[in-house]
Amino acid sequence: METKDTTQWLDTSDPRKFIENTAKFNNLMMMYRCAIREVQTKLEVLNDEFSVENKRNPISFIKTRVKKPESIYRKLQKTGHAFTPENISTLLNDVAGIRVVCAFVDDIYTIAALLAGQDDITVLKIKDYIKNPKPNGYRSYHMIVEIPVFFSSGKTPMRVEIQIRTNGMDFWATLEHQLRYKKGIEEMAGYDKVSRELLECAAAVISMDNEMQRIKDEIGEFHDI
Ligand code: 0O2
Repeated sequence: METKDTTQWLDTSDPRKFIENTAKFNNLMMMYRCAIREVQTKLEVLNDEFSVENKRNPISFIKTRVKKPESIYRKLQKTGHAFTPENISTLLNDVAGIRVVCAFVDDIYTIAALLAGQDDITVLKIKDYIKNPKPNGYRSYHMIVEIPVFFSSGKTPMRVEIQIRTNGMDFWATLEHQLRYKKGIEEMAGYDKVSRELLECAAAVISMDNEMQRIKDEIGEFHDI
């Protein structure tokens, strides 16, 4: 991996250098896409196996993304770091992102534990925003993992951020993200009221998640006989 290259990628004074740097950036993003594929396959295997044994899918769907160049740039800039390959791979944990949306709250912890237990996965960081929701109501289970990816040049450990949440948590987070970031509601008058209302919606989702979990616990897992 080209982590020793400290070239400032935004230097456009030399077009040839700029084209070279663009190719290097694209190569690094390709490596993150490959890391996503590795982790996604592991999740799909777990989901398949679980569905054969328990007659239901713990994972409703998986979404993946590689962080956009402008978001990478902004995140590095915020902490006063230059847009270099070394800084991207050493300072950012979420260039490769996977969102796993589960049916029930206990599925989140099952999937997280099964993944963490695999011997080629190293868990670097966990943020449990389900047990400790953010003050705005955001809930999700975040894991930063490192996984080896085999390229022609050899094995490279790559970091991937995995967000695991229920359909309810995802519904809330997706709409809140749209409202907060896309519409810039933080600047508008009456933002406090909107914040309170979003928190009330989050509370409604918690109560629905808990009720669904309780009903499932009452029914038990689904088997043939
Ligand atoms: P995007 O567009 O989703 O990528 P870290 O360096 O990882 O320790 P960081 O980056 O603050 O610190 O990580 P954290 O707290 O685990 O949250 C990162 C991601 O979680 C965000 O990515 C969002 O996807 C999601 N998230 C966190 N808080 C909220 C929230 O209040 N509302 C919503 N809707 N999503 C949230 P990005 O980079 O913000 O954006």
